[in-house]
Order: sequence, then structure tokens, then C-alpha cells
Amino acid sequence: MKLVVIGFGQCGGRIADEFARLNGRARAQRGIEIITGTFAVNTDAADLTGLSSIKRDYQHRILIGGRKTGSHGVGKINELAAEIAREDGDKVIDAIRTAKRFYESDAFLLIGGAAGGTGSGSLPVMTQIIKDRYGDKPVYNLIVLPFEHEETTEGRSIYNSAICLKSVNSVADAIFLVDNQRYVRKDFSLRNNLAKINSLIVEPFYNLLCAGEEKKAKYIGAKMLDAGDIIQTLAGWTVIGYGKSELPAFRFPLQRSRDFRKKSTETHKGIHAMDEAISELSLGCNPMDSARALYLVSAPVKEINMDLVKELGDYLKDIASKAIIRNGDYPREKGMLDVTVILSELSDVEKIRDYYNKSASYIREIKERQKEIESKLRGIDEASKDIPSLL
Ligand SMILES: Nc1nc2c(ncn2[C@@H]2O[C@H](COP(=O)(O)OP(=O)(O)OP(=O)(O)O)[C@@H](O)[C@H]2O)c(=O)[nH]1
Ligand SMILES: [Mg+2]
Repeated sequence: MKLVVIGFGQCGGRIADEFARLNGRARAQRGIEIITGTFAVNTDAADLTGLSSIKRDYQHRILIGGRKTGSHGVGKINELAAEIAREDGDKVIDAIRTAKRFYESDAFLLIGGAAGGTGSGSLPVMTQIIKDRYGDKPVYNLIVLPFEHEETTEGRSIYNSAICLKSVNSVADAIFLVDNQRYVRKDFSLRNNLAKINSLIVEPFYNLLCAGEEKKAKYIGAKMLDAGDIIQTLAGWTVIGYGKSELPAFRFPLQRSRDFRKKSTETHKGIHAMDEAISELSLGCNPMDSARALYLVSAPVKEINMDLVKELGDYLKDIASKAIIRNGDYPREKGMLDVTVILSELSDVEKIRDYYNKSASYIREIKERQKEIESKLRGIDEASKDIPSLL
């Protein structure tokens, strides 16, 4: 599957930059292109300069709202970013249109952080503009949810996230939800290592996007997973996960796959990888709430057999029993067996419900505070009424 990737704001831009590197890796290791164009859009010129893999010209690093913000960002005011995106959206469309291999793209992926200003505000508006313009291609979002410490120290983080999520839900074809806090849970040192988190966020997309673009017969699986399968799977709230099992570097020739013991070891390793993929999903959710799911197993050709694929299918069916499950195998990996899982069309996501509820009380609180300020100001005005003014 080939994507057009566009990152908004600092978070979105950096993750898009990571996707540009992913495409470089696919090209160098496998001779495959998985991305037809990578762009970063920001109201902050310095953030655009800080990227490394996205092309440096103004058609790929796109500055919007320069006049309104002095090119210094919108300082968390996502309403302002939404307004700027409506005014400057054409700049982004022009850039996409001029990308050389745009016509080969299967879908768009728009990325941004929900809690900031630029990404949170411009991404929903640009999703709508791109959807109106290119009705025939799905438009997907990847939305990064804030760390816990951001939620507790800054009310605006939750409020911005709620607005962003509600807005994209009505326009995007599917929304990948990625919770920053999940990566810290795994390894606390990651809290300060955004680059590492970004590479973990992007990793599950590697085999997923490569599998359907594979040209060499020996790397095409018994059941190839292509863009059609992915597009059929993706709808609404979506999470993605990735897990792997290392394989022994060398095996004696006697241990052929016909050996039943080896087969069961492979299955065991496959289940281990899938278990990891499910427990490391990009956002915590209940798999039972998913209506569509997908898994892709990738390993050296000798390690993939139908038993393994079937066992993995049974395993996923057990925990996501209401989902239509699509699958594929990709005999490409070396030295490991990995599993990518997508759970899509989630009917409930606790975290999102939580954002909506908390924001509703935040809005009430802000209104109260505003009233209090106004009444105090009236008091001062009242006290000054007999004082002459120089103006
Ligand atoms: N995973 C990840 N999260 C990031 C990164 N940069 C920022 N964030 C998160 O994104 C949110 C802030 O959004 P930013 O992208 O910095 O904000 P922005 O869209 O540039 O908006 P303004 O700076 O307010 O104009 C916070 O929740 C951060 O934790 C990143 O590189 N990776
Ligand atoms: Mg910024």
C-alpha cells in the first residue's frame, strides 16, 4: 500500500519525518516504495527546520499562517490553527498535487498531536479539505494523545484533544489512536525520548505497507495482504500493535518443518508475537469492541506454515469475536517472526469518552472563571468612576 503522509504541527511533522525514513528503509532493504510523498505543515518555521528526512523545499515543509503567527506557532490555541488551515489549505493541496508519483497513492495519512495547537486544529480541517478534493481515496488520521503528566498539569491538553477527536471523527475514514503514555509504561526513560517513541509508533506500518507492494515472487505469501484488505479493514476508531519473537540464527538441516515438534515451536513463537502485539496496542481498548480486525505474520519463508496462520486467526477470533478478521502472511523477515495487528471500527474507546466528559466540566469551569473575572473587573471600574482620565 502506498500512502501520502502529511504531518501537522511539531508532533505530526516529526512522525511524518519518521515515515520518510521508513520509506527509505523499504527502498534500501527491499526495493519497494511505500510512500509517494511526505510533507510537514506547521505554523512554526523553527519546527520545520528541525526535521531531517522530509525534503527541505517549501513544497514539502509547508509554512502556514505566517502573517497571523509571525511563524512562531499558535501557542496551543487550536481554534486559531483551524482558521489558518481554512485560509492556507490551498498551499497544502498545491504541494500534494505537484508530487511526482501522487497518482500511485492508495490513501492519505494525516498525522498530528491532539493536545497541541497547530496539529490539533489544522488536521481536522485539512482532512475535510482533502476528502472534498480527493473523494476517491480514503483519508486516514493518526492522532497522538498526550502523556498523563500533560493531562494533569494543563487543562487545555484535554480540551484540545476532545475538540480534535470529535472533529476528525466526523470526517476521517479511520483514525489510528496512539497514546504517548503507553510507551512510557513500557520504559519510563522514554518520557524524554520522543525520537524513540516515534520510531516505535511507525514500526508496525513497515511490513503492513510493504506486504502488498512486494514484487519478487519468492517474497509473496500464500495469502498476500494488499491495499484492498487494509482499506476494507480500516473504519472509525482504530488501534495498531506489533510484536515479535526472535528465531535462532542457525538451525541444523535435519530440523525440517515437517517435524511436528518444530511446527509447535513456530506456533508458540507466533502466539507469543501476537500476544505482545495485543498487549502493546497503540491505545488500551477492549478487543471485543472491534468490528473489523487484521493480522499480518511475517517471518522467513521456512517458518510460515498454514497451522501457524490458522492458530493466530483462532487466537484473535477468541479475543475479538465480533470482528470480521482479514489476514496475510509475508515471507520476508530474517531471524524473527513478527505479527502486526489492527483492531478497527471500535464501538467504544474509554479514553475518548473520558476526554469528552472532562472537557465538558473544563468548559463549565472556564465559563465560571470568566464570569468571576468580569464581575471583579466591574468592581474596579465602579471604584474608578470619580477619577479623571487623561485619555
Ligand atoms: N509521540 C510524540 N509526541 C509528541 C512529539 N512532539 C510533541 N508531542 C506531543 O504532542 C502534543 C503537543 O503537540 P505539538 O505537536 O508539540 O504542538 P503543535 O501542533 O506544534 O502546536 P503549537 O506548538 O501549539 O502551535 C503533546 O501531547 C506532546 O507530548 C513527538 O515528536 N512525538
Ligand atoms: Mg509547535
